[in-house]
Amino acid sequence: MRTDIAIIGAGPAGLLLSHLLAAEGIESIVVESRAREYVAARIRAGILEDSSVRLLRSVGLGGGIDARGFEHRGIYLQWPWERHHIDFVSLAGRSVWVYGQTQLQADLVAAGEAAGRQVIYEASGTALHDLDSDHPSVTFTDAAGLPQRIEAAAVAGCDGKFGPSRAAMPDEGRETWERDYPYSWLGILADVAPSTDELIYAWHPDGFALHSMRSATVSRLYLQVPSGTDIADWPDDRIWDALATRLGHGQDGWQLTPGPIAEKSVLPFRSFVQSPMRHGRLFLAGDSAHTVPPTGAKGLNLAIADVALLAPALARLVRDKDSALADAYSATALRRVWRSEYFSWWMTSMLHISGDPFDAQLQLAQLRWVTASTAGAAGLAENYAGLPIGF
Ligand code: RFL
Ligand code: PHB
Repeated sequence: MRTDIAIIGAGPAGLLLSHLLAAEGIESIVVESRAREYVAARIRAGILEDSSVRLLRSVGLGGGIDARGFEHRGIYLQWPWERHHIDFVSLAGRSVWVYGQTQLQADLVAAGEAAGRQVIYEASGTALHDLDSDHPSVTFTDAAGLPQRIEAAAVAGCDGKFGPSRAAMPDEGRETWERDYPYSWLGILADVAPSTDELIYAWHPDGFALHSMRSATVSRLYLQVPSGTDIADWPDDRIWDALATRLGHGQDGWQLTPGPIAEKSVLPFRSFVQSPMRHGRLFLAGDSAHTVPPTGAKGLNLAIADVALLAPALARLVRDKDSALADAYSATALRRVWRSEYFSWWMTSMLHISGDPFDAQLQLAQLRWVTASTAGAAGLAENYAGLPIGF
């Protein structure tokens, strides 16, 4: 097969890149290791930044967000007996949207199918070749067991944290940074109306808790748990009891309504960055180049911001033989990546219990300042609602 851009990975980064390239008149083929149904069912992110929503709307992908998304003015930050609203709109002039990654993924698949764009699911043994040349290729075995090769002008590695693209960068000149955290999140999806109008981020001596949502009838909630937690140790009643305690059930009359749990899982925390995000004709975007702990709701938004930069860069490279944007891609993208790494680490450190009582007092001092000072609240608001793409 021949195309302009071979894209590895049909997550949000890969499918949105394919969409943005098509808008520039550039062809692509997407190769995905999983089955279409598996990719469609993955439950992940839930918050879109202002700049993500603007970008999606500008390329005809805003219909689902406008019909089924929920615009939020801000979030609640709380600790025992105190709950404070941080109003992003008045502090930073921007809102965020509750719109599940699952829904966005469905919108991207539908748009790709309607336009006849090619996505090859269930590919195995994906490998990248000749990245130092201007005719790189991607090989894989298709679902029928046949060997395949895609020749392209460039390869976009949108294959997440476990894909082959990250590792295809030569060791020489590559730098990585990482931070592991001693805790994870236990996340549930519950068929019950949210007990809050906007997200609640709760500091509690037992550990952090987050009340998020997907719709008027579906809630998404998380609990800080130690790394290595076995989900079998958390029957549904224990989860709801811990959520009620940490989220402050009964405080000032607030009630957490439990309901049937449709899905539950434990997700480990990690910060990771790889630089540069480009080698020759291979360009990394999204989780393949960087991951953040989910506390700042940045992972999906970073993937969107990366491909918003990458699509015009690849279009200029392929169509106009002009490499200026492609050459600038890694440095430009990494500025925002590190800003988001910082914010995600900061939110995580402020809200998760480390077990050290001195840390706990520092966290409470910081939470009081962030909620009482306009400068403190505005810093959180500006970062959470998201900086302009290209910042
Ligand atoms: P993805 O979504 O992981 O997609 C990568 C795709 O590549 C495929 N792949 C391969 N394809 C071909 N050949 C191979 N050898 C391959 N190996 C892998 C994979 O199957 C997959 O389909 O990466 P992408 O597109 O960069 O998107 C990143 C986001 O998915 C991720 O950052 C967010 O989900 C992170 N995240 C959140 N981000 C936010 O912005 N806001 C949030 O509220 C938020 N909450 C979350 C999250 C992530 C979570 N989990 C489970 C990781 C909540 C959770 C629970
Ligand atoms: C979610 O709804 O899944 C979600 C929301 C906010 C976060 C992380 C996850 O910070």
